[in-house]
Amino acid sequence: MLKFAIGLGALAWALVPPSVLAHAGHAHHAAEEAASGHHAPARTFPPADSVAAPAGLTVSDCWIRALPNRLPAAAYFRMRNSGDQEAVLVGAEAPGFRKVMLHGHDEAGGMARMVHVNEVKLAPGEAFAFAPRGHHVMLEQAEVDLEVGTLRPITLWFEGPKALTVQCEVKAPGTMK
Ligand SMILES: [Cu+2]
Repeated sequence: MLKFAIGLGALAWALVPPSVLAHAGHAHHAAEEAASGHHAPARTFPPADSVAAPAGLTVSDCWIRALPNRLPAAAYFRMRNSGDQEAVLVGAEAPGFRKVMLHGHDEAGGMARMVHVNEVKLAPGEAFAFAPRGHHVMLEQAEVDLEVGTLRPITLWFEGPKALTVQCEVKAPGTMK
């Protein structure tokens, strides 16, 4: 059984007119923010190595679809909760990117758009995949060039706070899985 929750932030974003959020690859973010005046407050986390990982939570197959010219890139992975407590993913960090957010994907009304996701809840025994045309970690405001074939770390933050850092393979722009 798959279960996840989208916080109120997603609803707020979903109500923004489609013209503002229309999905044009991932290159629309700057214009979108300029148009809406929306600036997500930067979430601050303690040093990742100062907190424990969620017990029983595993993340696998992490990869990043690189785009040229430091355009916003998306990261995908699978996570499974083999522990006995709910795990709640609340954010992510990635060195080299000043803005990192959890995004969902909505195709209501036949138009694909991205929606901000406040959290993803994973009950004991559940698994959830971040995948193309679905949830992704949005990597924005790059300070580095993504090189295909290299590994880059992403730290996933959970309620607690707890954190898990995974290595993600950078793949070419056309990669779909
Ligand atoms: Cu996105």
